[in-house]
Amino acid sequence: MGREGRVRRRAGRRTNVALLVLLVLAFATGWAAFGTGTATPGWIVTVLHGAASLALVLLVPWKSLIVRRSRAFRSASWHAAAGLVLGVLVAVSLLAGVVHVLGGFRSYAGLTPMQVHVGAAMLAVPFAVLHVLRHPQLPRRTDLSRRTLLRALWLGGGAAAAYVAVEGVARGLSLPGQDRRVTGSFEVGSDRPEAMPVTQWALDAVPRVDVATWRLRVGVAGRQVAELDQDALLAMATDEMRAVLDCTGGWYADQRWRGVRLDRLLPASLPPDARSVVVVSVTGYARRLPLRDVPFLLVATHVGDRPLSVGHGAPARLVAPGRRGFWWVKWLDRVVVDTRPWWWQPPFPLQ
Ligand SMILES: Nc1nc2c(c(=O)[nH]1)N[C@H]1C(S)=C(S)[C@@H](COP(=O)(O)O)O[C@H]1N2
Ligand SMILES: [Mo]
Repeated sequence: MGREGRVRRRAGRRTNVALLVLLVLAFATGWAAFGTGTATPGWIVTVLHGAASLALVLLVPWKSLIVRRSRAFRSASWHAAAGLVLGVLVAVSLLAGVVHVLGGFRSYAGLTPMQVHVGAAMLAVPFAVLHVLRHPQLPRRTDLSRRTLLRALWLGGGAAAAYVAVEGVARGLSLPGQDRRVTGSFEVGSDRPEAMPVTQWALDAVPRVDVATWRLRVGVAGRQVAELDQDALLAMATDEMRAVLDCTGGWYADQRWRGVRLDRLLPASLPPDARSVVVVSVTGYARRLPLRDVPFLLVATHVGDRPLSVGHGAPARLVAPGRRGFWWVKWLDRVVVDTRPWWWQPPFPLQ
């Protein structure tokens, strides 16, 4: 191979490595953005997510050079087809992300841009893994030159400019995008619970709960310490708090909630080694939270002075201020304090 070919190959590898780094960064910050609530400086994560994703677009001209020169592409092999599918999925995810950012929370033909954004990204994962296994691109020491650093800075600057441009379009055209929260979510139905979407994380569904036989069970370290029927719970439901339910599906609502603060349902003295509380739905959906959060958590029976609707979690749901919607377990069955650390669970629900 001549000198020219070597230089070209090195430039190609650098582009591929940069694409891989950006893809991983975009994917990781996407999930991290799902994890951030109100309390954390969530905007860093979402801005990084947007910028890394836009940087991918900036590399398209270089990547298309590599693709056109590739032997697999010219001979139209199956792994070239898989690579093409990967490219299309990433493009669809990116485009849907931008549509969400600019157009707000709404559906097009039954799907929201956020659903397409996340769905396409998840579908892309196996193709990305296949592609990287097929074309491993290990960075080399010689890649760490001043020139690479300069190019990385240019790319970072370009990504920042692209991010600002998208924001500018939203503002300049007064698109819904200018009013999104740091999490990327749009306001829907604040102080109008009836207008708030009913939504489940992934596979769960609104159950049928018989309130006559329903009980909220409270457990500590494997022992049941209380059992309340609906009347008993309603008699205690005098605590109020305002809190924002911010769904990773791309909307949020600020509501006034009423119910019983979780610490009032627990015994005054807990075992010294107790560390977390797991909140379980009648459907089996569950989240575990640190014990120190208990004074800020509400077992809600009402929203905006009206009893919760079945869709929104009746007879009782968790209100977890500062946490994304997937923590707000609906249709409570039991709350159990035990010694496990709160992070002893999948980072996101599996149901
Ligand atoms: N049991 C149960 N609770 C759940 C969910 C679920 O799938 N099952 N989804 C969570 C998610 S992702 C959100 S955003 C909120 C939505 O609450 P809403 O339907 O009252 O708007 O409920 C949370 N509580
Ligand atoms: Mo959600």
